[in-house]
Amino acid sequence: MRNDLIFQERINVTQPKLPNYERYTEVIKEIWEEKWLTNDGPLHERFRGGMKEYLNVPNGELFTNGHLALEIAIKSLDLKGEIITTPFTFASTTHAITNCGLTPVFCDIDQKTYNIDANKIESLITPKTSAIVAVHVFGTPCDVDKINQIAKKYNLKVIYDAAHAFGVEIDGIGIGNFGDISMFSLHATKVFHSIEGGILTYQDESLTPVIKALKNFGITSPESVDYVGTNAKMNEFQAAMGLCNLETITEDIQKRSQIHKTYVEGLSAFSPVSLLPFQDNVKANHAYFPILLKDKDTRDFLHMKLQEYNVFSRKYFYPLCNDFNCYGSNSETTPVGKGVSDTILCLPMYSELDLSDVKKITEIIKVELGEMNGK
Ligand code: T4K
Repeated sequence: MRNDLIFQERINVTQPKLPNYERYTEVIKEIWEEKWLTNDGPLHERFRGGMKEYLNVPNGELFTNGHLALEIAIKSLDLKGEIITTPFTFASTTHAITNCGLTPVFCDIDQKTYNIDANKIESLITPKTSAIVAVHVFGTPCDVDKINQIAKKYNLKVIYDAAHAFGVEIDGIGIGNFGDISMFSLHATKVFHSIEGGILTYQDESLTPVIKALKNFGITSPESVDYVGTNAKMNEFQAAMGLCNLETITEDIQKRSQIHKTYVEGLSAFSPVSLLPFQDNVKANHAYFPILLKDKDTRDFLHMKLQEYNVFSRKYFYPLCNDFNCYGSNSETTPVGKGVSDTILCLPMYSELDLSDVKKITEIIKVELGEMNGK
């Protein structure tokens, strides 16, 4: 333990980016003038336009949070039966499938990307399979080409949980353009946020009236309700936050990229830690900074040790979803996922994290893992 490396103030895994206070109050002043608080108000519509432009997608709808957006994506495609999905994700992905009355079928993940292993999907397809719900974990893109090929061959729908992938591009194409529908989370802990919030992006314009109705109780006109919908509308205060954060997003991602670089410089040559490889054709958003340790005990040791220095890393994503009690605690079928989940740790990553603090965190890791190995 090195006392000189202890942080005076708590460093969390993330910290929401707040816009300039005066700028936010200037934008929300319009709410008082318009007397319009929710249900597709003027700020909502402005934000929706800005989102579509930034994500470079033809269609986009806003929601009160990412989870309900995901449930609505599933409902809008009228899926049935079994859905092939990844266990290495936040509870939301699997719960969305289950809450829609469908059965999640867990496919193992790829050791290099932590995403669903596209080479293992076909063996899980049955006559009951209707879709693949894949996650771009930590903002790293899935193997979208291979998933697309499989979906075409077996006539399956593809939904991407892009909760972590705001602003990511593959070969210059916005990641929200792949699959049938993509969902981005705009939660406070994300690269870009609207306090709480979510977006669905999709290519097929004919989905628009269904998606719009599903988020507003299934109402299609003043005297008709065509779907069993819910209430998932984004309000004007959320939209105002999103509009303000949109003004600084490029700069915020740039700062994250510096933090990423500083972590890589500090840790890439340190053998007890493995880093997530970078993909050359991808414009990254640096949403998270995950590291892998050699085993579960080392991961748990480092997680606890960092807290003694006032650094609060997180075990995203442990346990695996197929190890949740509600899904039968059964992760033997996904050994790669189990290995990653047991050894992963996400280090602090947010745009306002000082580079000097990042260097300090890397120093703590080296000191503590060095001491653990008797060095
Ligand atoms: N799919 C995936 C793959 C997801 O990761 C998520 C959400 C979803 C779907 C669903 O999207 P949403 O419905 O949430 O839009 C957090 C977030 O709440 C959750 O949005 C996110 N994924 C997940 C990965 O992380 P927790 O349980 O870790 O949150 P919490 O409260 O422990 O906060 C994390 C850290 O952030 C803490 O260190 C404290 C700090 N924090 C948090 C908040 C809310 C702040 O400093 N200020 C804040 O206001 O789930």
